[in-house]
Amino acid sequence: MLKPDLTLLVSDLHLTARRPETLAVFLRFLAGPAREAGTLYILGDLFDYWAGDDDLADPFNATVCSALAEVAAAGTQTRFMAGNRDFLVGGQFGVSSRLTFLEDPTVVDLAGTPTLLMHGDTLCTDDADYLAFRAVARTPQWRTDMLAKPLAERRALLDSLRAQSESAKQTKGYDVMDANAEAVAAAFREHGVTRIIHGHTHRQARHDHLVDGRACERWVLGDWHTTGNALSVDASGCRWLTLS
Ligand SMILES: [Mn+2]
Repeated sequence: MLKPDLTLLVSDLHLTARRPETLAVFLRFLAGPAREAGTLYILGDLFDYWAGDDDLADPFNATVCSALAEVAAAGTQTRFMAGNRDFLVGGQFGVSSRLTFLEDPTVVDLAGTPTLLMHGDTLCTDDADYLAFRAVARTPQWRTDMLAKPLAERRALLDSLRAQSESAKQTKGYDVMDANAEAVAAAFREHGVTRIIHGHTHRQARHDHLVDGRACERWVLGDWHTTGNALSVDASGCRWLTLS
């Protein structure tokens, strides 16, 4: 039974054919709880990486997209914000999965509360190496050059970037990869909100912040492995769902 005022948010599923158990959790989520929500937001890193929309024929990708399209067909509004792993998505992906794309960041009204939605990587301002890469990789030229390469080459390149980022995580230090307190305060200020929901750091938590005397809350979505997690928001507030 669809509840129009119920919103579910997820991020950082990092779906890949190498982890069929995570896909299974996601497919159960899409067949069940997701269909009760008026709106489902996916805040980035749905895929471990996305090599380009010509990879839609891949059976794994096709399974994900058609399961998403079925949720939209059943009446749930489905929205997608790209993360740092899947920012090469394009219009064909949107059409085949029936997802509406959102800019990062976007303010939406969730049960009466203006809420800033972000992937979260732009809050990690202590990670200078990553932000330097992001600045280059989000230019139209980088995208054009990347998508001009053969699919197999893109897959190999993105897989090696993924491996580099995994190994850099081992040496970067815990705090460097977390959201920076000043960047968080600036986001609350700039957008005039008292609630932010984001992912990216994989550190599922609710944080309370005091910004210029205003009580603010920040909900960080967790990543998915053998179980998943979603934030459920309605007029009564926010609560975590564990998905198995
Ligand atoms: Mn991310």
